[in-house]
Amino acid sequence: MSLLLVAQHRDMKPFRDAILEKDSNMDVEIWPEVQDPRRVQFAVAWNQPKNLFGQYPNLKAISSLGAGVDHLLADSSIPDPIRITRFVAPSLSDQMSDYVLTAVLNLLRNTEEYYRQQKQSEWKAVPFFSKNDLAAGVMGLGELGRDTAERLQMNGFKVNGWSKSKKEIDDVVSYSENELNEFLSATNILVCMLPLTNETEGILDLKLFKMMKQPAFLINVARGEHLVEEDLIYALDTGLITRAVLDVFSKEPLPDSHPFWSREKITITPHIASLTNPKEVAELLVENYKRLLSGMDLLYEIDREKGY
Ligand code: NDP
Ligand code: OXD
Repeated sequence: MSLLLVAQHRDMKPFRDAILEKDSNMDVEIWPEVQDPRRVQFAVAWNQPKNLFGQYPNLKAISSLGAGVDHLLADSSIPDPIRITRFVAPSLSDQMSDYVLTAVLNLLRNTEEYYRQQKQSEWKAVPFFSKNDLAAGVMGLGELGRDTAERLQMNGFKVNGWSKSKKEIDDVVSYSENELNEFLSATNILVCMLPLTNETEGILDLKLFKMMKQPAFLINVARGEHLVEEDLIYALDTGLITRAVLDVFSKEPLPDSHPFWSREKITITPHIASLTNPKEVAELLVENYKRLLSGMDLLYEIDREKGY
């Protein structure tokens, strides 16, 4: 019986080493070197080649290497009975909260403008916003969004949160699925932390930007497909959105020719807001592998109907 690690353009050896360090009896293979496809019962996947999983007749569960599972749900070679799990860990939430807090502070204090000025040897103070001027709004209050909302609130920001079901979070004003208008009209800095599903794809569009409180800023750390790219460009050019910070893109790496690269009002990072740590992943995978073999419930199994 083996556990298969599958990823394109990513070195999976540190993950195999961490799993073996945790349990040296595990049989761990790295795709594409698979001795006997019939022995694979559990797989871990990130950016897997399309339609790969039909090759493993005894596969029972697949874990995402990250928090998101959209790459697995979009893969038609994964039949329904296969269980899908995801990665949840305190360090993932902590890194994400730090990333968003940093981005929000940089927006408030015009950090990008001063980088630009320094390159031109220019000395010019520009007006800045204080924490009291702007409210942040987190879309998606799950494992990551909730921690981020709390981190912003603890740092003195006014924080709103939007999720399918209303949440109780101290000093965070929470809105439910059908209160999107109210949430947006109270939010200046919108942070997208939603899973990518049929309902959330393309949610960051012009209609939504128009509903936000002015001045409006966007931070997208969820998935590139949440954003309608041409609508963001229009919104930036017309001043509807003042600045955007993007960590995720519908095509990654972002192609050289992409118009976002040359936009001064967009800050780009290469999908690094929160990175999986091999040791923590190994801990969870070994536990779930043993649970699978014992016929137990798996940790962090997702609901395929809901899509997250
Ligand atoms: P969770 O599944 O824990 O939380 C999802 C949240 O979104 C829940 O609060 C859920 O509401 C809400 N939600 C889902 N659908 C809707 C909807 N239609 N309307 C309103 N709210 C909705 O996800 P995580 O917090 O773990 O992760 C979020 C995403 O972050 C991942 O899917 C991934 O895409 C991205 N990510 C990005 C990383 C990066 O480095 N850039 C790293 C890790 C993750 P409810 O609670 O009511 O169900
Ligand atoms: C994830 C990610 O889903 O890195 O973990 O985006």
